[in-house]
Amino acid sequence: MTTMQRRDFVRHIGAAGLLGLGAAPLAFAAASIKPDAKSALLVVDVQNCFVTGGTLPVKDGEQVVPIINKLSGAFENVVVTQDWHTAGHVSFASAHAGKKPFETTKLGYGTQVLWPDHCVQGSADAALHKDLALPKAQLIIRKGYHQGTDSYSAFMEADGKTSTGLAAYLKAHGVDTVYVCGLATDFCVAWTALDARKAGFKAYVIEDASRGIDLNGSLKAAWEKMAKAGVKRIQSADIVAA
Ligand code: VGL
Ligand code: ZN
Repeated sequence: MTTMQRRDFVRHIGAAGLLGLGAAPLAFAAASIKPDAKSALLVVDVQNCFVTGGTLPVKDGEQVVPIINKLSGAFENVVVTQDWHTAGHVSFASAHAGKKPFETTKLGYGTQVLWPDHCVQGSADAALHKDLALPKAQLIIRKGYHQGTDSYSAFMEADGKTSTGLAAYLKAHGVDTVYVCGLATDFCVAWTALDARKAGFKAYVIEDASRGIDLNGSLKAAWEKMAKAGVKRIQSADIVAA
């Protein structure tokens, strides 16, 4: 190789690559995280409502589908969630006179963002995306089905005290680490990862396998909150070769 090429090569792989640290040459070891039997992939709300054409579309939401399908091959445990609201749910702006979607209101448990009607139980809008291919999925957690309480988190409803049972399920199966992905990064994914930490799990969020809504800076705020809580931010290529 020429001097220029060599200089470029060194710049890209750094000293660790040159020294050949570890079993595989680091410069080429793209997939560095190996989920084990104590790990679970949590696939959050990859539903028609949250992709293009849905009632609460997340920009480019459908792009996570092939990434998640590929990721799932690296996991023994896969759990899926579905946002699953009653008609007239308290989180819908339409249930509050004079309120419009994306405004907020105060409820008994705190400030609630008001959303367009979305993910109504049994509707096509609430179905999982048709291209989601997760034959290993062992559990589907539905959430947000109590009329007066929202549930972004797969672990705990928004009142902060009604459990979905997910933490107990995972613990009963020996799971101690969760890898969270799906829709939306700054709402259901973030709240799930934060509650996972509260419940004592190690938690990762797979950034490129998730997409955010970003309402008034919510995406940046969510990443900051997650970092403080010890949630690790990773990419799918850290787990499966790109
Ligand atoms: C979600 C807003 C309302 C989500 C669910 O899945 O992130 N966001 N309901
Ligand atoms: Zn919802």
